[in-house]
Amino acid sequence: MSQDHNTKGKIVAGALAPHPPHLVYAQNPPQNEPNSEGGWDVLRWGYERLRRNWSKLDYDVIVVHSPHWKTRCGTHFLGIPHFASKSVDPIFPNLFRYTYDLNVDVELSEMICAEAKAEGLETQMMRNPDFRVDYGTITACHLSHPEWNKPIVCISSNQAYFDFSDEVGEAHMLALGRATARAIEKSGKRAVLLASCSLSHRHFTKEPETPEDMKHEHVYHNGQYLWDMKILNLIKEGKCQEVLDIMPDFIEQAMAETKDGSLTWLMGALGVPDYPGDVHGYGSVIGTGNAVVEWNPAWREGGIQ
Ligand code: 2X7
Ligand code: FE2
Repeated sequence: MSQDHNTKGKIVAGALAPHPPHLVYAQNPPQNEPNSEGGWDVLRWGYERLRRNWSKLDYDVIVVHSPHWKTRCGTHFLGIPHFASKSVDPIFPNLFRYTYDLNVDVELSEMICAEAKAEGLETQMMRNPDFRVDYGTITACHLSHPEWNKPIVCISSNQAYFDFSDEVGEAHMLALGRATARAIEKSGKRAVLLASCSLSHRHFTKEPETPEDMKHEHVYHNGQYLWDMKILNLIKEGKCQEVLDIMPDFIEQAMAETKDGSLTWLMGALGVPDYPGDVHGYGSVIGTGNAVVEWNPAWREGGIQ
């Protein structure tokens, strides 16, 4: 570990890391019970590129924000050093029954929690040892770093977008992003960040008999696809402030999963990138739009490397 409380910590990279359980199912890792014949390859190649890049980075911890850990009151953080259990996807138990065993960086979790409180957010540490970690966290972490040899920090999605408005939700997530960046800096640790979410999110309601039969997989609606391309092209041009400006429209018109705040949190933590993000792959899963995108603050100077 390169952590040193006397040196400033830093975010070494961040990624939009979609979590359809299909992508893990298609990979056939030993942790997952069901077996598949593959499928969704282009998206999985996107993750392969991300893993290749991140294997060259030196980092201590993975910080992930997940839409599938929904907390009614405020933002919660895993607050116990070790969790091991089986995660079964509530909608796709046929695809995802995954045995996990993971470590949490409780020290950094508590620091982010404290900084978020200082931003005026409602926060809580989650100390229930029997808590089952959500599949959005497990899937994004598995696909980005299947070795599971780094501790994680796991952040829940609060319900501000749903209880108040998309604009209030966005303000909360930018504050949470700032808090995350400050805490990482103070910790002396080097972190990578995962925004575990899809883009457009309308999906089919019937599953084919063979889920990985790719003749059934396609975008749900061209309007959804066009929205995803609008967002991804802005990201490629380094215009994340413009992405944030249109985020409420994107959420409403594409039913985007960004309504749970993961992507805005990531952009907030990265200081709203004004340099290009690298889109490693795009593909649909049961019709939803998904992209693997990487940002590395070092690219601010020399561009994507
Ligand atoms: O959670 C998801 C998702 N966001 C998109 C597609 C398929 C399944 O699960
Ligand atoms: Fe999801």
